[in-house]
Amino acid sequence: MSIQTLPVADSQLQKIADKVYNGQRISDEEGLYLFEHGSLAFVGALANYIREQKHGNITYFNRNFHIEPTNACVYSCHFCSYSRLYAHRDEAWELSLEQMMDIVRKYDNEPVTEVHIVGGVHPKMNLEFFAELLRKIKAHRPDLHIKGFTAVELDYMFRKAKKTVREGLEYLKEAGLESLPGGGAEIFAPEIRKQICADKVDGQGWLHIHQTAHELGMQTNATMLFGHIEKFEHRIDHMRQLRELQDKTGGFNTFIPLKFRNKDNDMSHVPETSLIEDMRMYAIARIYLDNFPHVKAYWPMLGRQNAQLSLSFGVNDIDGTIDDTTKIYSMAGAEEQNPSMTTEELVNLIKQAKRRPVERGTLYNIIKDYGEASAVEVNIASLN
Ligand code: V47
Ligand code: SF4
Repeated sequence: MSIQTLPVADSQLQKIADKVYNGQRISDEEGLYLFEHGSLAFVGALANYIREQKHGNITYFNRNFHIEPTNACVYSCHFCSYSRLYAHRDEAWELSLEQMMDIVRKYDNEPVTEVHIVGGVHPKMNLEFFAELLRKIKAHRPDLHIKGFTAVELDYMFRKAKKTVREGLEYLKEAGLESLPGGGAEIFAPEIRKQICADKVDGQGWLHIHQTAHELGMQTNATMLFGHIEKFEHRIDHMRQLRELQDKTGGFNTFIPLKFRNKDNDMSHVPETSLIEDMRMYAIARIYLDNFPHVKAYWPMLGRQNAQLSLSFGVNDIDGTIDDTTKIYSMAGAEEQNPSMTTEELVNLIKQAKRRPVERGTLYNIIKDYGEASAVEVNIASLN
C-alpha cells in the first residue's frame, strides 16, 4: 500500500491528506485543523511528501557570513535579547564602515558567496551610510551577493531619508543590494504585534516593502516568530498573508519559522515550545505554503541536531556556514553560542539525515552537488 492510500481515522485529516496527495492547496480552516489535531507523524508524512515532490533529497546550504552593524536599536521589541541602546548600553557596539570592511576582507580568500547584513536600528546609521557600505563591498568583491536589511531597518531608513519605499529600494539596489532577508515579520496580527513589538513597522508595512522589492526584481525571504503568546490562528493568518502576496508576485524564496527563545529578554517568563511543536510548525508551514519553493531551518537558533531532524519534516534548506558572525540567537539563549560550521560539517550533517547536500548561491543557483548519502561517507560519531 502506498503512503497515499493509508486510511486515516479522522475524516477531516483524511480529506487534507487527499488534497495534499492530489497537489491541491489546503484552506485556512484545514491549516488550523492540522495545528489542532495533526500528530507529528501525520503532518510530518505529508510535509515530507511535498518536500520530496519539490526537491527529492536535495538539501541546500550556502557559504555565508553575517555583518551586524550595531546592536543598538531605537525599538523595544519585548522578545529581543539583542538590543543594547538603553538597558545595557555598556554592551552596545557600533561598527564603522572600515570595521565592516575589515570583516569583508577577512573572507578575501574564502569561497563564501553571500554576506547577510542585519542589525539593530541605529538613529545615526542612515540610508546614505548603508548605501556607502554596499558600494564599498561591491567595489571590493563584486561576486559577493549582498542580502541585507530587514523591512524594519528599511522602513526606518526610508522614512528618515524622506523617500518612498520604492525610491529607497531603488537607491539601495543601485548601490549593490541584491535581496532582502526575512526578518522583522514576527507575527502580523495587530493584536499580537502590539503586545510584542508595538513600535516598529506593522504587518502591512512589512508586506508592502517585500512586495515593492519583488516588483523591482529582488527576491526576498519571510520569517515568522512563533511559540510565544500567539495562537495557532495567528500563525495561519500570518502565513495566509504571505501566501497571498506570493500568489501575486512570486518573489519569495524561503519561509523561515523562527522559534522564540526566552533568555534575557522581557518575555523570559514565556516558556519555549517543545521540539515536537517546533517540528509540527515546520511541517505545517511546508503543507500550507504550497507556493513557497523552500522552507529553511536556521540552525544557529535551533541547534544542529534539531536542524538535522527538521530535514524529515518538510525542511529543505539549513542556511549557511555563518562562521560565528551572528549574535542575535546566542544572546537569546540558543544552543549554538558560537555558530560556525565548516562546509564538511554541513555536508555530513545533511548526509546523516540521508539527504543530498547541495551548496547553493543565495538565489538557489547550484554551486556544488555532493550527491546522495552513502553509508561509507556518513560518520555517525562526528556530530555532537
Ligand atoms: O526579526 C529576535 C528574530 C529575526 C529573538 O532571511 C528572535 O535568510 C527568536 O530574520 N527568539 C532576525 N527569534 C533574523 C532573521 C533571519 C535569520 C536568518 C536568516 C534569515 C534569512 C533571516 O530574529 C528578527 C526576530 O524575528 N529574533 N529575537 C528571540 N528572542
Ligand atoms: Fe530592534 Fe530588531 Fe531587537 Fe526589535 S528585534 S528591538 S527591531 S534589534
